[in-house]
Amino acid sequence: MSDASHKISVDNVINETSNRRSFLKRAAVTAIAGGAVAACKDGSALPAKAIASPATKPAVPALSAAETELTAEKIQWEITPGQKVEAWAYNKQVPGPQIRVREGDRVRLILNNKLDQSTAIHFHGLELPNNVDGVPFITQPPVKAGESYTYEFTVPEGNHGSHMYHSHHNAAQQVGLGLLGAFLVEPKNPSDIERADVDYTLILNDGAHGYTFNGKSFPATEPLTAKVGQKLRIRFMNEGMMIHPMHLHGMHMTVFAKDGWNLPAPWRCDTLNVAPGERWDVIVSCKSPGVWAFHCHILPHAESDHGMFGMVTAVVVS
Ligand SMILES: [Cu+2]
Repeated sequence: MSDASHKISVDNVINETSNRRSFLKRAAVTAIAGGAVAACKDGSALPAKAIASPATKPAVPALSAAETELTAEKIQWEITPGQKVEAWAYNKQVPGPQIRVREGDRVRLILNNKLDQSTAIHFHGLELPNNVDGVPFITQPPVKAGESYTYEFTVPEGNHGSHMYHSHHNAAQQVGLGLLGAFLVEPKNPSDIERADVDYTLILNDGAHGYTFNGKSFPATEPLTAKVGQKLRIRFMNEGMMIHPMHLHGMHMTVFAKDGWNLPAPWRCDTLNVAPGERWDVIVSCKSPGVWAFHCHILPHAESDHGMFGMVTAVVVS
């Protein structure tokens, strides 16, 4: 909930002409907005059915499981202010809508293919029956241009955590161009460590659109905002083809889950390597106020002689 409300303000500000300096202004604005909605603990009021909440356009209404539809089509997508590129997107956004369910939920998802080539959806991290694994020529025929295909399954008990959905057909091109999204499964009995005040999903990608967080390149990336004393949960997901060591300034991260599975013992770091296909869940105890740089530490993914770009954002603690 804090995610969605938060993005309204970010979008408004992103629409203004923006540059690297205005990122900090934007960070300050969203820090206020983030603070205002932070009391709304993410996931506290989940419906029993699947919902698809928009990653970037909160005006899109949430959908119930029975009517969840993903339409793949080509769109124009703004990576950084003024830089528009072709994207292949689900429901006209990159990443596609965030799908949030609870373990045990029944999910029915209709894929409409409006691309000019075939595609399919794989649910990455979910331990599903073979026939809904979404791999053309292995578990299903390709979904051809103009066709639709329905996936229906029950989310297994115990399979909660941070998962993904993405194309598994011509994937280097299709996922690189944006056919991807987060598939979050809420546990029925959350452990203490995962009860966070603020909950962010950060999808890394490095395909045709360059180095991006949630489909945007710095300075268009969204700052993560929290108040002093809050627990910030970050769900890292790598949909790209390279490793990205994510480094947070000023505060450490406590890593508590890998690929959705809670670790036997959480551990601390300030740089977390996120390899292709991996998901890592961390908690940041926001003790120090400030605008803390948060970036990939493979430096050519984050800085050039023209300044910062790509995989750079900030954690803003106010
Ligand atoms: Cu990187």
